[in-house]
Amino acid sequence: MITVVSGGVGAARFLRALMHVVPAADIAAVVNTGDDTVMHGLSISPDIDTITYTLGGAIDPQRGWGLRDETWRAMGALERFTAVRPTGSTAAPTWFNLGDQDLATHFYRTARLHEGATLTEVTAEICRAFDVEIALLPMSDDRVETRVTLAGDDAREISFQEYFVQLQHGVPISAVRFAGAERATLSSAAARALTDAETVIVAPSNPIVSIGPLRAMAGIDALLAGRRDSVVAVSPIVGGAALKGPADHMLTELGHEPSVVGVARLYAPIASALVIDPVDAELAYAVEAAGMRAIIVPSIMSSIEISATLARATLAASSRR
Ligand code: FO1
Repeated sequence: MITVVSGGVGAARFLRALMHVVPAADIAAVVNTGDDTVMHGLSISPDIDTITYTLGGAIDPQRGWGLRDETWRAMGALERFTAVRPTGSTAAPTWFNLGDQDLATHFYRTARLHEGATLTEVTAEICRAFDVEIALLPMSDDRVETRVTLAGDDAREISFQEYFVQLQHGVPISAVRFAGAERATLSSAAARALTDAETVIVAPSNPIVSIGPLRAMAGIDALLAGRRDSVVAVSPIVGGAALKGPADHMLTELGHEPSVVGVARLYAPIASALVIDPVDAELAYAVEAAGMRAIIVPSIMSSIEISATLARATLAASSRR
């Protein structure tokens, strides 16, 4: 089995490529739940949704999140309440966009959680409904919540989705923490996937807010460090910029180098090799000085051929194979 430690969009694309190289039945993804949120009383798991929709062939390719051919009538209808909402009420927020079809996923997840199902169980059911063939495993059935502290005069702590969607990750931050991580444990399926896999791949996801929540749980770094030779990471930073999202400026704001070298310093304790794009080839020596083998392969997944080559090279970089 190959286990991919996953965030959202980058991980989803990497998993889709890996499925061209390895049978789906041999792939597991341990997915970040730090982005999870509750909106209108609905339980939303953005990274799980993004991977489900991508592998189910239902993702909106432009946005990279949500369903294609989506309509937004429910969101439009919420606007009616903006004028009557009392001051201080957060009812009917319209800054977080839930498409009409997407809502059905959140209705189902929320109802099943209320019936007592675990997030792991509900995710497996939703995956079956979307014909997703790999094992998609929430990192934990316990709540771990990514919280972001803004930098400067407005130094409040907000939820990840307030930072990412409402503020469009356009404001500087001074800290990130993972509330609940100290008490949370891996789901048993995720623990098996990380322990038993022949190779663990850290997907090209944001090292701080996508991979950070998993690493914040007790024992995870030790588990990965214990099998470091068979853990390979793919850099989400290419030429000093994030493939998608705010990873580059988050790294800078939190005191890390926004480069493959900064990524290598973060991952060296848990992974033995880092896949970097040829554009960063001149930094390979610095990646190795940070303690990781540098594997140079085109990493911008602009075609299925390039993506499959990336997946194949990443697998080959694990010394257990
Ligand atoms: N991302 C946005 O940029 N804007 C949205 O309004 C938005 C809504 C949304 C609804 C459901 C869902 O599963 C994901 C959604 N996302 C949205 C994506 C998501 O919040 C982020 O991409 C991730 O949390 C970052 O990995």
